[in-house]
Amino acid sequence: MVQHGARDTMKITNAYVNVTSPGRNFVRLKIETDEGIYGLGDSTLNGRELAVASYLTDHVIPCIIGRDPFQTEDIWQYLYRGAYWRRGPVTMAAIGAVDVALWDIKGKALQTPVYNLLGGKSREGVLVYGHATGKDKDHALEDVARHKEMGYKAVRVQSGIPGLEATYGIAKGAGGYEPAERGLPSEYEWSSELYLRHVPKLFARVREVFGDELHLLHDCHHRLTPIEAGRLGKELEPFHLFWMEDPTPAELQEGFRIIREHTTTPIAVGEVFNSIWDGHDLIRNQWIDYLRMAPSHGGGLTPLKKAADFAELYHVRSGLHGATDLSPVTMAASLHFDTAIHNFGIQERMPHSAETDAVFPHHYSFKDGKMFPGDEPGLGVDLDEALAAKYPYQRAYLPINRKLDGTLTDW
Ligand code: EZ4
Ligand code: CO
Repeated sequence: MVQHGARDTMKITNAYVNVTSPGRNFVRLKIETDEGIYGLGDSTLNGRELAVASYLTDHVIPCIIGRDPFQTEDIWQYLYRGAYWRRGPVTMAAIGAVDVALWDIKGKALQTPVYNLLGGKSREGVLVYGHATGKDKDHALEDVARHKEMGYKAVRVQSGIPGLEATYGIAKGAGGYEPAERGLPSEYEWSSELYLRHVPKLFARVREVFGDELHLLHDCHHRLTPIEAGRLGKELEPFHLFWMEDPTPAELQEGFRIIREHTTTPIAVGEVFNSIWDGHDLIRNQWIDYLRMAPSHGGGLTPLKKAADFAELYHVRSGLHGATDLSPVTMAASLHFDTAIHNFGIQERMPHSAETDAVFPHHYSFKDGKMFPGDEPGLGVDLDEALAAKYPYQRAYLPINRKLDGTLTDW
């Protein structure tokens, strides 16, 4: 193999996209080089998968053939600035896949795990939170107990709301919930009034049963107005949440000032962000505590490292999105990132199905409430293409949520 350092320039020779659906859809990019080393990226955009696949195949891949895969900064800028049309979830998921694949190649070429390229180990293992859900309070409590038994030190708790048929984020059967559902979008109903009445009672019970030690988190899925979120945060203060997530849609960043003025419950935002500019005001005004943008949706590891360094100046820590629509490639990239950055907070973990894990063999692991990226060169994740081909794409969407009067919720 060529010695890297004073090395000959490696070249990207080929790249292609696989869309596979082992239980749910994933879009994976593979970039190959003239040295036989390849890298993987994830550009899964839940419910809009084929748009990103086309963006990559039709518009991005032809532009990167022949380039030096070590030039992560220049290639990122080339794809971001060069497109003229900046940002947006489709563009940034595509650029993110290229960037992550290039870091994977760089790690393999230098024979070192990606965390060493991002600053080296700042910690052994990263704290993760799991999802406890239940159709009502009692079932949610049972699921919290189950998560404690599995070793989790931090648990997100969601439950069905009395008076509402079905709620997003709650498992329908046994096991976890899956954000996307096959076929056309299903519809759920929503009432902020009923929700706000219920959630403080849920957390009062959780603290009563499980004590003060366990970290508790909650996701509002962008459904509240800022003043409603302020009320909820205030009522949750006695239960010392690790965070309250996505209390309100974040297009209006100054809306978060109202929440901040009313509560000390920490706030996490950013799973739908695709650029630092989506959260620039939130960070510099110290209106949030945790940034959730993950490498796949946020345009890759290159911009995410810059976002983390910017956030660090304002005491904002990371809390990367890690739902099942983020493929094992993104989970691996996130774990290398979490291991290396100084201002790591917590990492979301929604385990993938056994089917998905078989399609994406990986070296990361979970033990005693923490995850470990493994020490393989690069990301330490692969795609079994023959197995992936057995699961063709199937149309699937995130559900739609309507208020009781029929109008759509903000999200
Ligand atoms: O709704 O991943 O915190 N996790 C979440 C997820 C998201 C989905 C969107 O694709 O809010 O369930
Ligand atoms: Co969320």
